[in-house]
Amino acid sequence: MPLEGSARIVRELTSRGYNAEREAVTLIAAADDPGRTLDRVVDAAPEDGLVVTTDHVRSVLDGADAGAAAAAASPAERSPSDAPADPPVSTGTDATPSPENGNESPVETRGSSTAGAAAAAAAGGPESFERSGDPSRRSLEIANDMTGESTGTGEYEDFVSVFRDRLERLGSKLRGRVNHRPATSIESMPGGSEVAMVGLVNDVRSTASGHWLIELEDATGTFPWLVMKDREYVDLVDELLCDEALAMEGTLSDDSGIAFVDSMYFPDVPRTHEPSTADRHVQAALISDVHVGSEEFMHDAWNRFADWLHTEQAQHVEYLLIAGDMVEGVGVYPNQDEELDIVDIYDQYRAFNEYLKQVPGDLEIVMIPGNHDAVRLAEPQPGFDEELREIMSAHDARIVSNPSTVTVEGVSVLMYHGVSLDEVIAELPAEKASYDEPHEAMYHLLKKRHVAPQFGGHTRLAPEEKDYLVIDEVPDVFHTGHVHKLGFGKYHNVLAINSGCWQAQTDFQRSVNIDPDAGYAPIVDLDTLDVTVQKFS
Ligand code: D5M
Ligand code: FE
Ligand code: ZN
Repeated sequence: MPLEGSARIVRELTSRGYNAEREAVTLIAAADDPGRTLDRVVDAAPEDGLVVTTDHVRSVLDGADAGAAAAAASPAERSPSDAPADPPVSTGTDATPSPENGNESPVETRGSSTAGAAAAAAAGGPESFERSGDPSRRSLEIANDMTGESTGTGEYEDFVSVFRDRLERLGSKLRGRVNHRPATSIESMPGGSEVAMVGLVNDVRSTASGHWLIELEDATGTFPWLVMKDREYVDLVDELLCDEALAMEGTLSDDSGIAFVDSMYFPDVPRTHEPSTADRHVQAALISDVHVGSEEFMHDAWNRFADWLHTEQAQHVEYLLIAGDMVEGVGVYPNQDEELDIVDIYDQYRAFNEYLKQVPGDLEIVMIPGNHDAVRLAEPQPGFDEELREIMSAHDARIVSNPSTVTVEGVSVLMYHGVSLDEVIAELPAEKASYDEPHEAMYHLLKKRHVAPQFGGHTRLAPEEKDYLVIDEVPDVFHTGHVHKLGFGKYHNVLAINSGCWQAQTDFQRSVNIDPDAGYAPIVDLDTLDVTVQKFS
């Protein structure tokens, strides 16, 4: 029976008439064979007992095969059930820094769980308590996951089809608003006509007299639109990115060679958007950029976070969404190897999995990859391959593509790692998008209804038949990471959250003055979309 999922373990125990302590579930989920362990735990449970405790599970695990497994496994591969009973105080990365051999870098295993219980007690709660939530009320659906759907071969035709799809789908949000014509038929209309067009931005340049020329492209060709420097729309020109979809309305010049812009429309989120909310008090922790394997990975902060999740204060946190950069990766940036704590990419994921095990077993986890992860760099990025899924199997996490939309108890969360934010911040004026207010940069992606409009700069695009990067449905929450800054706010009622990181400042970041927000976990109330931030650094 594939029983590695904690939710499944909880359900299975419930169906056999048992409740379980959260740590007990974590321990079962982390066992080599969770199905068999669960059977043995139930067999060994006292007849009159209703709650499977951590002690029950430990006594089962300490029995038969634990010794052999512990002897065989390297520290990084060791599961909490194999760990010695006394909590390791140091996470080992401090104690034994060993860049040559990632396996030498033990990670904290059961110690933190024990510490978690202690933290629970310190927080005034019982040593172990039951999550108030009823697992049967949970729901989690994924949409727009392109894992396994990639059709692109990188040929020219693929680029044509992905842009055609973008224009088609974003254009449909604009066509109802203007009386549009194809580019080629605008040219043949009489001078002075009122005209409109829907297209992708092909080029933006200033003219010698300080006006702006915007070339729009549709399936028939391109047409130039002029924004005069004294028009109110001139302020919007500095927000434009190449390849985004726009509608223009204006007046044709006498020779019909150019149109003067009167109005400009973005696909945008309707101001009337009403987000959905959960119908009970339940929370999701939104994080990203863990960067396990980097010398700067903040294991102490992570341990505190994992401990906190075991406390009563976190009892409503039933979902954990991770928006990419699980590990530091190798060869991502020049000279990155000088700051690696674990040099082997698979060892990095093994270590990440150990850190994941510290999180309570009954949380539902969703993960997408980022630019440091071992999947293709070009977006959309498919979810991790089988080998990596196997390594990261501790929690039966849902592993999906970057981007993907996950709907949690009715609340849709668009998860995107966020590489295009670098582009938005570089191209837009500082007052519209900056590293200090990353959520404001996110607003522009919502306005453009595309997570990575501009192709060719920081953001690499893998041409597919369909443009998976279009924001077709308005999400209730937009969750990104990548820029390592924490920021959140609402844009037309959509909650935008950029979730910080778990990596202290790197040499590169120091050189360019990026001061990361490391060790924070924004927690979203799914019933109200309110945000609270927990600090662990
Ligand atoms: O990137 C974290 C942030 O730092 C993101 O804004 C890019 C930037 N960054 C980090 N390292 C580099 C290098 N070497 N070159 C350019 N930009 C960089 P992340 O990819 O999540 O580590
Ligand atoms: Fe990152
Ligand atoms: Zn990143």
